[in-house]
Order: sequence, then structure tokens, then C-alpha cells
Amino acid sequence: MKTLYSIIVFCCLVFSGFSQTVEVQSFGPSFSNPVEIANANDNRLFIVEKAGIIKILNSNGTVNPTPFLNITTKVGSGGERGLLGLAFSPDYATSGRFYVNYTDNTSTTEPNTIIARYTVSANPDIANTIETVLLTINQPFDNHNGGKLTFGSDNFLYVGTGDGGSGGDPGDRAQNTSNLLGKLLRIDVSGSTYSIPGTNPFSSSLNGPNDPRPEIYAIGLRNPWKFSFDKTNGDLWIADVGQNNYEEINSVSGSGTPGDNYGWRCYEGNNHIFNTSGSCPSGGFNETIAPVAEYAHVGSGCSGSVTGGYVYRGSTFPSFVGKYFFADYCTQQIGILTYSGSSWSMSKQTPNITQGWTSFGEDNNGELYIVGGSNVYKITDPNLNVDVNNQFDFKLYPNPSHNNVTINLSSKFNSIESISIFNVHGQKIKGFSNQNEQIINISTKNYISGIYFIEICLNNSSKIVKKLIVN
Ligand SMILES: [Ca+2]
Ligand SMILES: [Ca+2]
Repeated sequence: MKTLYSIIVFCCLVFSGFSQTVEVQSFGPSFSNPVEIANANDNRLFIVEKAGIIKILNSNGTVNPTPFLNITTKVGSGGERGLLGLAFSPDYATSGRFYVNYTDNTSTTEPNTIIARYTVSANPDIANTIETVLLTINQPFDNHNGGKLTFGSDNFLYVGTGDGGSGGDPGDRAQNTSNLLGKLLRIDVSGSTYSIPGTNPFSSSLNGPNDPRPEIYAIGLRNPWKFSFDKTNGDLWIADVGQNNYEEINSVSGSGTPGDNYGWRCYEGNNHIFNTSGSCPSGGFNETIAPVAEYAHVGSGCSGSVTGGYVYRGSTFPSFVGKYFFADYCTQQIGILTYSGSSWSMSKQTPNITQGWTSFGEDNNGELYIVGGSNVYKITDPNLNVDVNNQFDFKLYPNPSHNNVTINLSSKFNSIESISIFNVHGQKIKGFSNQNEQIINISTKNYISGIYFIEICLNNSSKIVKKLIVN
């Protein structure tokens, strides 16, 4: 059992009940139009450059001189076209398989989106160049190509497609179930090509020209840039770029219900009618997934374009845990959604460095990165700095716990101010103060199974946080 451990030097009061601030710190050298970050469940970050190159950014900030993959001869890049997505198979350690999403070079105005599989070579830092194309989707316009692909906790590959492009979804494609555009697709790639999961909404479709496409999982998306799964509970988060007035963020439990309709082009954001002249749900907006957050555009021109991120599940910044991070390409702000028990509240801020933010990324420890301009940045909490010179510890056992857990404090802990337990949403569920006992037993009998954080604050304004698993 890996015990997550951090020593943090700052007043304990920063942990809850405050407006979260973030700072970004440049990490590694510059890249050429980076648009995605992925990890292969090890400590490397894979940086996707739009022209068709994937580079390895090591945990010490160096970049391998030889790219992991170079498919610039296949990729058509420019504007919203390019190599846009990268996902490593859940069994990558044994299969060596990974997947890319790019627009090809057949046309600059009507390219194809290609979903393809590659494999790693005998050298773990270099991929084979043999490509297996799984899906080809014709694009009627150069923009709104989606691009994100990632695996869900069901081990199926999810692919976000844009509505095809132009503006206002002129072909009414996002609501058209015989078209793969404007959709979240879900395919099983465990075989040699791909197959349709039996629980896809149109899995039994004969797949004729007017039949629903069995690859479809959810409909009604405009340009999902981007989507992710919460690595703790598997919840699906989709940020969908708006047309005229609103940017929206959607969150559904698990991966939602097969056949979910996210509303576009009928609706933009939270029940703002955009165009209901085509095929729209008979029950109106109530039959669609309402976003958990929306925000209005500001000014004219590039006035809003959401870049979806992740729910933070790392351990370095306890106050981030359970919060969803997103950004905006136009306003250059970073946003946070915080769960309040029944809904998500939104805050946005202009960080210490501003860029047109194009992507977030997660490393294998759940720490978050953001990409803007030519750089990759770590997302950090400026209020919390790890002090490695001030080593102290407490024991927590059994961990995982069932009915109770013991906190065993060493003699160094004679200046304890408070002990608090937080759930994964960052909500404090138990607290003690003026603790004088060395050994403290806590009943966890009534705790829902899952991850908790034990925080011990010292009178000298230091604190320690450890992760507790309750089964
Ligand atoms: Ca397009
Ligand atoms: Ca929507």
C-alpha cells in the first residue's frame, strides 16, 4: 500500500472554506503547438504536437531527443486540424498499444478524422510506425474536429467528435444518429480492429446508410474540447465549446447513460435555445443533459472557448482534491468547479502566467499540467509549499481500514493544533482540536467506502496530510 505523504508549511486554515488560488510553473522546454498530454501509467509525460509528433517529457523536465512517434507525413495540420489526441491502452504495459486521433492530409477544407492504433517498439521510448486505422470520419469543414480520445473505467475507448464545423451545425449532424459527427463514440478495441460494446445505445443497428451508427454512445455535442474521466469514481466530464454566447461543462455519474443527449444544436449551455428547427428532443431541454456549469462570453471576437480538464486526484495539493479544473483559450483564465454537496460552484481567475490554454494533462500520480502557447506548466497551489527539511511523521493503521483506524503520533507531535478528516470532495467530515493523546482511535464504521485525507496541523503553522482508504 502506497502511503501518500506530504508535509506542508502553511497555516491549516488554508485547507477549506476559502477561494482556491492556482499558480502555473513552467515545466520542461518549449514545444511546437502542443495540444495534448497523456501518460502511459509511468512517470513520463507524452506531449502531442499538432503537426504530428509525440515527444517524451521526463519527470526531470528533459525531453528525449528522438520523438516517440512522428507521423507528420500523414497528418494535415493548421487551424483546428492536426494530431489532436493520444490514449494509451489500459493494458499498455503488456500490449504496447496506443491510439491517436488526427485529421489527415487529403484536404485542408474537408479532411478525414482518423482513429488509429500504434504500438511501442522494443525501445520503450520509441513507437513502431506501422499504423492500423480503426475509423475514418469525413469532415465537411476544417473546424470542430473534436480530437480527444481516452479509455473509460469500462476499458472501452471513448472518442469525442465535433459537429463537423462551419458554424451553427448547418447540417444538423450532432442530433443525427446516422452520422458520427457531434457525438461521443465508444468502441471496444481489445481485438485486432474494433467491435461494438453490447450496451451501446444502437449496438444492434444494421448500420445501413440511414440507420443509427452503433459506435455512438452519446449525441448532441458541438466540439468537446475536452473530456475526461475522474480516476477515482469514473465520472465523465465533458467541456463543450459554445457557438455564440455560452461555454459549458457537463458531468455525469459513471459515464452517464448510453444515448445521453448533450443538446447541441438545439441548445447552447443551460437551456439557451440555439436552433430547434431541426431534429430536437420532443420533451425539449429536459430530455437533454444540463451542464453543471456555464459561463457567458465576454466581449467580441475570441470571447470564450472552454478547454476541459480533470478532477484533481493527486496528493501534492490536498486543497485541490475533488475539484474540477478547466480553462479558457480566449480569456486565458483558469477555472475551478467545487462540489458543495448538491451542486458545483464555479470560480475563475487570471493566473500568474496567461496563455491561450489548449489542454490539460494528468501524470500517473494525478498531478495536473496545463498547456498554452509553446509550454507545459504544472498547476500548483501557491499557498502550499513542501518543506523537505522539516521531516516528521505519524502512523496510520490499519490502512486500508474497515471499522476503525488508529493515529499514532510520535513525541514530536506535542504541538498539535487540530486533526481533521476530509472526504474526496475536500469536505471536512470530522475534526478534533487540542489533542493531547499520543494514540487516537477513530471509528470509520459509518464512513462510505473510499478515499479520505487525515490532516494534522501543528501550532507552528505546519501540517501533514495522509491518505486513508476505508473499505
Ligand atoms: Ca471539421
Ligand atoms: Ca450541451
